[in-house]
Amino acid sequence: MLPAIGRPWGVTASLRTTLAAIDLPDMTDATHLHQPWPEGLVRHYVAAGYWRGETFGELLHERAETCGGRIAVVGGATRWSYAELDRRASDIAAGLLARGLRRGDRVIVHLPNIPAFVSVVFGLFRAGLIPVYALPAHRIAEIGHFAVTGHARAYVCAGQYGGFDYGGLATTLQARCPWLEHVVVAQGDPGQHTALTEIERAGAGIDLPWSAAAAQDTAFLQASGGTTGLPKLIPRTHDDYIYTLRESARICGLTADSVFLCALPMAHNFPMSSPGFLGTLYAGGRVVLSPSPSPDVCFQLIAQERATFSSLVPPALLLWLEAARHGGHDLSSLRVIQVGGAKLIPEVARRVGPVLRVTLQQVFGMAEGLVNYTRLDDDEDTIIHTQGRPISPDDDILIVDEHDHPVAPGQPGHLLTRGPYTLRGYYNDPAANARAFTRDGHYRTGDIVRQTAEGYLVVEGRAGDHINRAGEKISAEEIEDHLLAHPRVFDAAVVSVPDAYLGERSCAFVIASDSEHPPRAVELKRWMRERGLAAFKVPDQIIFTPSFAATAALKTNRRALRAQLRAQLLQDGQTPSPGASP
Ligand code: AMP
Ligand code: DBH
Repeated sequence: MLPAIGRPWGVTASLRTTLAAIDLPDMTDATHLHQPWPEGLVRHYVAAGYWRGETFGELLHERAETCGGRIAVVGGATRWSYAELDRRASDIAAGLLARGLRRGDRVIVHLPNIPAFVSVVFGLFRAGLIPVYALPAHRIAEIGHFAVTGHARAYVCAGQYGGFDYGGLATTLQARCPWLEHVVVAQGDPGQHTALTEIERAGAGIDLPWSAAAAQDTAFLQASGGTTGLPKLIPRTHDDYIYTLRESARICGLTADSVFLCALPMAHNFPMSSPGFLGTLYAGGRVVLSPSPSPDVCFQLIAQERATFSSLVPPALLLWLEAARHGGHDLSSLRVIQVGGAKLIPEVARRVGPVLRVTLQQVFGMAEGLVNYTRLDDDEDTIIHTQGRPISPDDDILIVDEHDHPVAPGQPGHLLTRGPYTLRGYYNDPAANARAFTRDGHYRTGDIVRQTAEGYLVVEGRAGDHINRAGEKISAEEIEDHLLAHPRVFDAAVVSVPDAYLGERSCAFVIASDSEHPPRAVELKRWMRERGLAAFKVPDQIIFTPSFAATAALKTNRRALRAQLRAQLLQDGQTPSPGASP
């Protein structure tokens, strides 16, 4: 955590202080960054055939042996066969090891939807290096946090992309995190950093085992959407993640003929593994990368590549439905559209089949583990009104009240879960772990759900203070911390507000230090962007208020304060009060 981040250029000192303060992991066992499952359960998961001792490095090689000539990845003008992807992954693995990286080292992967994402992560898996996945929208605030908390030794990015200079971010990052020795630029001008092609050349022809990692090693660290503070790091093992790929591919009916249009940012857990691009490669199918979920781009790719399925968040689905009504695109290859990340309302769900001529599949999942799917042959009512049922018979689902007592069947409550692919602890974050897990190892998802008699889950909302903005999760606390760091802000509370397009948007209530001369909303927004915060986290709306009712008492209970402010906002019909910014 970076409690007081300070000014953009003051971050160096605070990162260093934080580094000194955090409990750096023991590097002698850097291949096990996860909290292990109890031994009895490990035996059970192996005996039940969930964990089969497979690793990503071996998996890709095995596919290259059996279907090497088939196309694995398409992106822009690039088309790689399984054999070519396998060769590139080996070269990258050997090239990175030759540079001095060692098994267990963390490498931040900050790449958009380009083929190099796939070759780089398989290269890392093969070398036993541990990717830390960052979203393209992340900026120095988040990447700095990953570099500190994950103690990353390398950063892989795409030079200039989408109008942002990731190479420049890398330079800043290295100045602040001296332990981050290596920067690799996968696409475009590498500037002062190392080009990926150079790493590939250095590794070409060097023989390595297909996997330096073991199946029960930590394979990667995924970023949580987060309910409190900055994103937490989610360790996943080869065994547990490959189990979800195998089962997801089966549940979603994938075969070697499946063509996945990857439209969401591929670092997200949903398009990565539910079944996503990794599940598609597991099945020997083809992954087509789209630079954006926009229908303009996606519809053309679907027609060109004969895509059979894709995964979307609800706002992107709305755009697809609208665009499809105008016709003129050949979407006849599409069989399934999956929707997840945020609640899909039944009125929209109902339109998917008739408009896109596909089967809708609802997916309710989390990077922490548990994933639920409606099944392709479920009746229409189930597909429209539920968010699916778990992947595994051993996904333990508990729905409880405020005191952790089970609610009556069918009643809403807090969803707790544990199972063969749900984490047992975040990496290097004892405070979060104390909050997020029960003594019995159940993960507190923060979701309010109810379960139907058939075992399907219906998401009713969130217990925690977070904003689910078009599937991007924003922690109210993280944004408040940034606002509170502004010299002219006395106090701040961030709440979610329903939004017809985004599902939810964020609204910050701010008490200015000098109520006569509050800062302007645009000024605060610009200031937050300059602090290097991902743009989706900058509040959509800022409302200045002279006080929070009963602040003194409520200061210790920000959750109650947020609830009160949110209620007030909704009651006022969401009309911005004086001083509000749109
Ligand atoms: P993350 O922490 O970014 O992995 O986000 C996981 C969270 O996204 C879940 O705990 C839910 O709050 C939300 N979520 C994911 N899928 C759905 C869905 N189909 N319906 C409602 N909420 C969802
Ligand atoms: O929102 C998510 O994180 C999510 C949604 C659907 C997810 O992680 C998943 C499926 O695997």
